[in-house]
Amino acid sequence: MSNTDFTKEYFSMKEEHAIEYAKTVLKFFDESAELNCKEIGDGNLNYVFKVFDEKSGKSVIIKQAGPVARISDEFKLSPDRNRIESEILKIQGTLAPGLVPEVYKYDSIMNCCSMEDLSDHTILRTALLEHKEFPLLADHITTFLVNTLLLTTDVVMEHKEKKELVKTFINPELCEISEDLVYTEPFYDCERNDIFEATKAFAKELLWDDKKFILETAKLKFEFMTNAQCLIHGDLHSGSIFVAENSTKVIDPEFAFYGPAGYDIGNVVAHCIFALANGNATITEEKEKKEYISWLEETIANVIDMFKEKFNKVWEEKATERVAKYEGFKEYYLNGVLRDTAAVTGLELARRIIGLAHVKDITSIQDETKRAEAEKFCLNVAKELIMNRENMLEGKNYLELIEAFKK
Ligand code: SR1
Ligand code: MG
Repeated sequence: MSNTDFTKEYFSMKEEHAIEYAKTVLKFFDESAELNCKEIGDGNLNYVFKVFDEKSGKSVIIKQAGPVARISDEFKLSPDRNRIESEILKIQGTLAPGLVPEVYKYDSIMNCCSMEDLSDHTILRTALLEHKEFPLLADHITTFLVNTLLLTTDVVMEHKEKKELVKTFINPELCEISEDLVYTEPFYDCERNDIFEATKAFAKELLWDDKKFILETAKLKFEFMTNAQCLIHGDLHSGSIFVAENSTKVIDPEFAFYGPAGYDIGNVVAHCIFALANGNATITEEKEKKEYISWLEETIANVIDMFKEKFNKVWEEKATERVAKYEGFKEYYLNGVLRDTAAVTGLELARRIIGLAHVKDITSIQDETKRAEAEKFCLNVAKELIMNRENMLEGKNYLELIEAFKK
């Protein structure tokens, strides 16, 4: 091993370093442990090591942030994202107990954090690609959303305390990634876009050539950059959610900052729609397809409707701001969150089809005609959601849209 001093300066860890780190810095295992390590990261930015003891079955995760993104050196990123991730996980663990992994240690020299291993769970996207159902998902994720979002707004928090959190979670480089990849590049013929040949002409006609539509994306970009509403996860797609039969855990909040609540809710909905597009394109057995799509539709509608129900309840119990209690304000505020949710669902659907970062739900569709159909479906739904965002106030509105474009 070339370098094992973890106390002086940062270096990029290999599996053997992670073992050494777990032993000597975390002191996580017994002396007699027989340690092994696997790098299991499949995200775009970081390296994730699972260190485990073959004998006792005990294990720990060490996640390290490098100075550039794993996906491409083009993205130079502050490793401060690792601090942000560990700090927000602790806050979210308090606000939404049981719905995030436990963080053991943040190390500002090695830019890594160590946390609970969730190997008894599966990444939601992986499970959805196998067309598995999770009846408790909507309930769990809406509890997470309402608690982490509403409880960090000015409606509930003392305003100076909230502003301290705004400072703590200032995240310029990761926000820039979203500003570029979600709000800008997908809406013109940008070089960095990665678009399926069969979809390009359709995207041009449907989106790029429509000036009214393009103007809406500009308004939404400024909403994202300027609305410091609450402490959002910032990247809540189905690769950031772990599931087991009776458990849901949200991971990877390194894109966190004070932004619009709808950004998180919209991400959850968009990735359920990707799963639906996948199921529709790839399940051949009719009964199985119907059942799976019904569960996804129910989940999409429930995410919106359960969010509203829990939001109203928590607002009544926890709002402290005097003017927030004026008649009609809660409805005004919630409608704004739902409007942003619809818009972000649309933006996310569009950017994962047109932009640089794709989703397996779509790219794994082998039949090219079916893939093109799935992509067009996502883009059609995306445009409607963005243009008609003021009217997307209930779960059933999403189902009507899905129905209108589903083949
Ligand atoms: C350069 S990072 C590309 C994407 O991966 C992350 O998970 C975010 O979604 C980001 O937009
Ligand atoms: Mg991530």
